[in-house]
Amino acid sequence: MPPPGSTIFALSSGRPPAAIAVVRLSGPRAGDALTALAGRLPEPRRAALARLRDPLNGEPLDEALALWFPSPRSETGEDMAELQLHGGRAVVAAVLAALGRLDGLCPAEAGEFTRRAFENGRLDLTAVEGLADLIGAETEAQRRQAYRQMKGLLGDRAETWRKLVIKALALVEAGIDFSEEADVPENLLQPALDIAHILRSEIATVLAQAGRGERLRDGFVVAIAGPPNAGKSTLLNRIARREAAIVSPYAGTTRDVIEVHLDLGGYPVTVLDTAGVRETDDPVEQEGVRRAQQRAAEADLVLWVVGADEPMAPPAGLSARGPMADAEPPSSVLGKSLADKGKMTGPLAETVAVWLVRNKVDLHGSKDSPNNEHMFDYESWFDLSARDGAGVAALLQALEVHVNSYFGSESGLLTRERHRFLLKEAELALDRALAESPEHDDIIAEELRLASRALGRLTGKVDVEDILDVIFRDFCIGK
Ligand SMILES: Nc1nc2c(ncn2[C@@H]2O[C@H](COP(=O)(O)OP(=O)(O)OP(=O)(O)O)[C@@H](O)[C@H]2O)c(=O)[nH]1
Ligand SMILES: [Mg+2]
Repeated sequence: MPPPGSTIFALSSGRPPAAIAVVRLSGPRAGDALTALAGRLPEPRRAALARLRDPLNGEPLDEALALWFPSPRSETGEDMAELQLHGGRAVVAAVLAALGRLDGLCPAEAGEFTRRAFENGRLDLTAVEGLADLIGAETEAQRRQAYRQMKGLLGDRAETWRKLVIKALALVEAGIDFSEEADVPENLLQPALDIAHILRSEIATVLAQAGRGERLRDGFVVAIAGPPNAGKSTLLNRIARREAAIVSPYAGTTRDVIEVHLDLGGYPVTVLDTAGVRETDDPVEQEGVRRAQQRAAEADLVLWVVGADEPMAPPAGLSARGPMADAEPPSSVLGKSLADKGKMTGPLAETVAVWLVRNKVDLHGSKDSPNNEHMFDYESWFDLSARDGAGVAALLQALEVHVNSYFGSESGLLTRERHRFLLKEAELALDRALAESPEHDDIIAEELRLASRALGRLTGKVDVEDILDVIFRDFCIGK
């Protein structure tokens, strides 16, 4: 990492060649560097045409647009300059080389512009994360969520909460100080506890919706699972519209989990193809089955694919969902991990859903009426031909509706585990403060201090040094 106070530069636009390339500089020597190349400093925040020359020999490098953003009104808060060059490889290389030869300039590391913006108080940590997500956003819903976060949807809330905790803390501390004196003012503890109480319930509400925001960032996960040779990989390829997975007439073809990323109605969806589940002596296939079970158990939705002529045995353990709860689930299927998931309680359990897909209707027809007893074990069922494509559109449409209602119109405030963890910490500290007996006002004060610390770490106001590297590493160079 270049020393603080140095002047950094980097190509901030995509890989050349391109029509235009943007090179940015930030730091105390940005103005000198711009003058050295362009001959003069443009008016602040106005684009100016500039002939760039190599300061070494006066050789023209390019004709560019130059911009000058003096501190503090710049993205990083430092002096910044920006050059919009012709985006050829040699042009970019020559300009970067010329900058590198100037005194006190060094190439930026990944995320360093944003890191300086954070360190100079231009962005809080949640906004930085929102910015990273905005750059990474692949679907419309992800873009909206990232934009809101960058604009402080979570950061502003957390900061308001933190100020309130500090206010409550001040009241408690004042109470402790005054209690030594003769004329103790009226009870200071109660208003502090009132604040803590309101805060605790607000934080709990936000925590209750936690999973959605994280899922929107990472994608809704659909696992294709089922017995070998049912056509799972054929279905994945059909959904992906490319040959993502190997298809063969031999049972036990797929071993690793294969992932395909989709944009369904603006929402990110990850579809997994998994190994066919069966008893086997082959250690490699056993490992494939283990992975299949694990990933299906962690998924938001399982598509249980069977050949249309095969028994429609549901995955063990999930039968408890349907009216056939007393029926003994056949043992052939997905096994323990999915069964365990069926028994889980809490927010994850609500997201368990299994749809039956009866494949190969081109061979067998869909003559079986769905009143087969096992149909009750599934939330939904589809007859289709993965090979010919018949019925696949209906499945995808149902999937889109499902994903849409899963995310709802308003997504959660929390997009990362880090957020959830710190809010939980704050909530627990407030819980303990509220449960403490009023005589222990020193303990109450300490719990409030812990809550304010957790909220401060969320926005990056207090001791976050250890996580900064992790967050900024996500960025590309030049951002
Ligand atoms: N007639 C017909 N054949 C299909 C259909 N879907 C898949 N198949 C065939 O069934 C065989 C198995 O297909 P795969 O997609 O490899 O099956 P899989 O479930 O991924 O199998 P494993 O990876 O071994 O678990 C291949 O020969 C496919 O061509 C279909 O809709 N109709
Ligand atoms: Mg397969």
